[in-house]
Amino acid sequence: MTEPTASAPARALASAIVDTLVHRIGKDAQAARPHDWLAATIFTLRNEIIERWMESTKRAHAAGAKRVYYLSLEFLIGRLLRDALSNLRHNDEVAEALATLGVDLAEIEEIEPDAALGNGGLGRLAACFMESLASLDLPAYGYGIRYVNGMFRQRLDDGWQVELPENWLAHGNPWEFERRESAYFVGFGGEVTATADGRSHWSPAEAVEAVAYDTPMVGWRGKRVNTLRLWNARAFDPIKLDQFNAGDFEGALAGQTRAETLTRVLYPNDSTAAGQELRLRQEYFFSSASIQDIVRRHIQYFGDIRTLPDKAAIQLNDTHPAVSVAELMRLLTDFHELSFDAAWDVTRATFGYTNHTLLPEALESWPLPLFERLLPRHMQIVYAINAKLLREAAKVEGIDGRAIAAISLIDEGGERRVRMANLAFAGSHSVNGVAALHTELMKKTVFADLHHLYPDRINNKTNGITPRRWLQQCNPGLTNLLSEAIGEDFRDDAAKLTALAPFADDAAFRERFAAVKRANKVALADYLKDAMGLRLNPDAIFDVQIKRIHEYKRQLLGLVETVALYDQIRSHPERDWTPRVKLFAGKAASSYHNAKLIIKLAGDIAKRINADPAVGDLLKVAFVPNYNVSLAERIIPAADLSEQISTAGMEASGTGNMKFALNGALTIGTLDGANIEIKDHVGDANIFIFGLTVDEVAEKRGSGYRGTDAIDRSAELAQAVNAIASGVFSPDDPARYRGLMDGIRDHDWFMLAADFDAYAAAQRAVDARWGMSDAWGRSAVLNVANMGWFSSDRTIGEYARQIWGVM
Ligand code: GPU
Repeated sequence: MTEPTASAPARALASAIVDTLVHRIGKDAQAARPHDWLAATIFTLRNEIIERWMESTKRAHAAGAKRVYYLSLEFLIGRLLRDALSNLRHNDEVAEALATLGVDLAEIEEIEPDAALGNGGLGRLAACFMESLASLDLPAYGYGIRYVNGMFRQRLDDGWQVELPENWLAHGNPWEFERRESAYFVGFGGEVTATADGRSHWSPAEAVEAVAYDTPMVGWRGKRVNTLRLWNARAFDPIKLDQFNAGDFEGALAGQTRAETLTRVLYPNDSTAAGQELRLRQEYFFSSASIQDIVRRHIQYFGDIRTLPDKAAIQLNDTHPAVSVAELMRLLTDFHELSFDAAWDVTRATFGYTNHTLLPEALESWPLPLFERLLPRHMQIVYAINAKLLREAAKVEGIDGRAIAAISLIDEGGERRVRMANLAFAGSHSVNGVAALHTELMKKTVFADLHHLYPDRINNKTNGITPRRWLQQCNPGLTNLLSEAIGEDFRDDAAKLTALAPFADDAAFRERFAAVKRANKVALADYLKDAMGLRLNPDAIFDVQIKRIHEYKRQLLGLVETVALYDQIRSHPERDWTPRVKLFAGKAASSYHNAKLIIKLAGDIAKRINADPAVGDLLKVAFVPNYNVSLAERIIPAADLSEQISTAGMEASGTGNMKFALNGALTIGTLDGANIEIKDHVGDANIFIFGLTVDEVAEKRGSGYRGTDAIDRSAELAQAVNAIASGVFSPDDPARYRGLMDGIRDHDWFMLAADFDAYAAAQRAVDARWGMSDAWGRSAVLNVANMGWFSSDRTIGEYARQIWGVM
């Protein structure tokens, strides 16, 4: 079967894969199905990964190195095969080996399920960070939950979002290693008593076992392989035999079911607090297991718990793991006999906290009675921390009663609640935002009083993305062109992309650059034709808004402008319109009514416009279902225009914005989040900025602004809003969008109407620039050349030096 033309290494690899297939999967080459080949390929590749993994672990141990622990309730890692192959530089060899077996590598890569253990930006950031930590050769562990059902699969039924469970483990998971020996007791409820020697003893009413599942995280060139450790909940006593024998079969298994429920499903909420008891249980479950594991490792390697901050840096990815602060305090005081003050010093020196949003609905707080019932010992510790914190605060000049109330870990306004952001802030030596503007706003708004108390604590770490996945892997065409132009250095250091800048003025290079983009657009068009029967003109501007559906992200602004453009094209067919394809994709939280309505509206608008012969190829609209990491990897390399149009002050950073610009799309965006820093890097001439600033938004909100003020002044906007409101796009239910449009007319909290004219004008500037293809190409090349700074290697380097002390 093996072709004689194959190289010797490819032939050896092919026989190793077949050997794995037979001995590990139990099938021969004739019987093997695509999933078997996928598993056999991963298992074979894994051998090398395991060796590098062990070597990495031993090296860190021998050096007595300080380790980084990234605690996150979300890791949106996506597929891993291409990532591992590409980082180990084994792509060609494995493709060749599989070809000799009649197997197409690209085809089996496609059937690997997305590991979607996250909602959106926060979870994907954690995944990029894990890859950069390994690539920078920093010993690090990610800690999270092994959800059996990750992010739901989105189906559109008549345009409405329907959520289906995503069973990513259905075919098993060849990447994970169950570590039965790394299991911890995690308790809930019960009571706390004082012991004879004056310590506290917590007797939980309930307990589950946390079992570790490890996944290797392969760094660039395989330099280091780190561990992503995800916890699975298990009952101690999986079946109560006495109950079972007495005939109560369900009761006999109830404990196991209850335990499994803990790690069953990811809460599909993005930037909103879930608020349910199960969520707090998930947070404590994974925090407790992770902190126990970290403390155990420290004692085993270094002996003395007081040196923990010298050997461990724990980063809290938002407040979801914030209860870890109280958990470490509990272990230090109740089990390691540290005084409260000594424990507090160790805790603060160990933790760092990253804040990812200022949206009030995302700030987690738990009703005090719930917190106390579930975690009685932690409640005591929170009170003790609070007493210490408020004592310290009272000594500082300028802190009055109002400020004390804002600093307190307990929100006393109305129903008493535990504020997780305040706990995370107080328990950390570093608190960072994720883009420059966001960090400044943290100081002025949510954390103003805590910042006054601890003025050195808040710092900025502008987000980044891994250029391995988001350039090299997703866009091989562009990557090859770059290496022909500027050599290979950029693969190891994205900052070296600046060498591309002179090529912006090279017409021949721009032509090749444009040809790569066009090929990517053709590939996407082919895919969307197969996937959803769409026919797209690859010479149109591919204008893309893909991200979670949120009112503050303003997909609705994109849709209203689409309707306005549609009307303009119909009214002025004689004008020289620029052909556009408007692509939307994203999931809505299942309980977010308006977000789901916006999805339906996108479909309704698409249906009408795409069928209208009056616009033909000039305008096509599509809502692509089931947005996920893999779909992003297809769409981003094919985009010409990146929509980053959130209301100023509301998007903490954005990271999709970085992925698009790195792949040569121009951004149309507001002065929000990392857009501002992207503008500073790519240059004002190479980005389309529009809209109100943060201060202008605040000013308008404070001055009784209503959407109708702006609508009355803009004929184009009025026409579009009225058309949508009156049912032009929903003849089957003319009232469907009345409420949505009334929201714009009445309060317009998100400043859609206020920003509309500026946005429409920016879009016409986009058309004009597109018409000057040299100018467009120049800008596109300069975007790629100047986006290296947004590598997550740069971000992680800053965390490592300035927060963790590991570089
Ligand atoms: N973000 Br809080 C999420 O994706 N989910 C969340 O629950 C919270 C924040 C996002 C921010 O919205 C986005 O602006 C940022 O780029 C990203 O986190 C990573 O920092």
